[in-house]
Amino acid sequence: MRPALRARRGAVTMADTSCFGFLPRFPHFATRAIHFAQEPEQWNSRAVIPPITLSTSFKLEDPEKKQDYQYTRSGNPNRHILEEVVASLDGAKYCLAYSSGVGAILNVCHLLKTGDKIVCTRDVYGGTRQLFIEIGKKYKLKVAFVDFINPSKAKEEITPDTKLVWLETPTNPTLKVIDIRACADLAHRIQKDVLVAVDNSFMSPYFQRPLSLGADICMSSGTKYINGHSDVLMGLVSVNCKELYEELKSLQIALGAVPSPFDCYMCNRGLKTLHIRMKLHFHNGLAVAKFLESHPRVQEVIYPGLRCHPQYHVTKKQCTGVSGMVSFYIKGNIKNAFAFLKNLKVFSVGFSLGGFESLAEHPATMSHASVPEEERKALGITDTLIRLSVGLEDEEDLLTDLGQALEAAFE
Ligand code: P1T
Repeated sequence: MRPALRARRGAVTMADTSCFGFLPRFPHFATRAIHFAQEPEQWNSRAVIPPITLSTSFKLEDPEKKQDYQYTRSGNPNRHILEEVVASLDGAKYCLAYSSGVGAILNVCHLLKTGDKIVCTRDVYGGTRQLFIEIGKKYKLKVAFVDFINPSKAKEEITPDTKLVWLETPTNPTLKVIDIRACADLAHRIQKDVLVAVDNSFMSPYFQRPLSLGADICMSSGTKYINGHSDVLMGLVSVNCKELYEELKSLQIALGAVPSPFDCYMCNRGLKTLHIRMKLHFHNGLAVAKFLESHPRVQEVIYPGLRCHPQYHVTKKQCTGVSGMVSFYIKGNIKNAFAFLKNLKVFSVGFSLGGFESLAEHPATMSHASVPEEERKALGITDTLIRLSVGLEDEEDLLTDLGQALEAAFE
């Protein structure tokens, strides 16, 4: 069958994705994303779009008094707006912005002291894994990587010295879905003062709100869906506890990994269309997953929005939908995997995810190259695993592109 014909047969309509019994959408999401904390009356010009404040220093009214903005590392109007909007979308009281997702994770790590233990999701973004291992060695933190799919297995690792439980769901790149409520309850039951953090980068607040599921910290690489245009590095941490916020705020200033006012402006701009983008990422992601599922060159598809996904029931219970992240195992070997990638025309081969443009990557040699081979194999990050970040192009063009690259990979 010609790829274009196959693509058309696999197509789904936008309406299909709204009736699968996921968690109901969060109310007022779009209105908040567009208006929250940015009323034009607050600046003299009454500009409807927040002006960019590049000044690093702010004239003090009275040198003996503190004011909202003094020096831009401690506070900047554009950063403030972004933090307010993201807090609102995460269903949080507070948010802090950082110069990258990894910068945000590093700030959270600075809450810990020598001898503390981090219990982290076994399938985690390669950079997070590397960071925990590196700082674990330098600052004598204990680090354990655990399979949270079965929370009772994680139970043994959450010992009295555990101060941070780091969950990532869906996991990168194997898209396993962790039951946030079950894991947060378990961790808090065993160890009252443990902080449960969730990396929400693959979902964005449009589809998942970890704080409402019992987590203490919601971290996002804003570089991904939140900005959504692949032109900003950004990290975000949302919390509800005032003391935790104040501790993190003082670390944010002390460590200095803050985003520029321009990047905050850009990220806030991206947020205005998050709700529209996520609906289409879901629609296109599902169409791609269904197409790949029925393709003879594909061994297995992993997409939390497919009924056959092992944690489909968890996804429906804790998410309002699913993003455009789809992973699959191509039949054959590494040569076929690379031939597939080289033949893509609409998808670009590249790192990162969550932008409007479709990307494809080979986790074993790219995003997760730093994970030791044996561990990669145990996690299912084999030579034939391919990760797609399905963008917002026309569904038919995406399916046709995948179809032709799959055929070409075996010629
Ligand atoms: O790139 P940065 O903004 O620092 O975010 C790091 C990060 C954190 N968490 C998750 C789940 C991520 O996927 C990432 C970055 N990931 C990629 C660049 C990638 O290609 O997977």
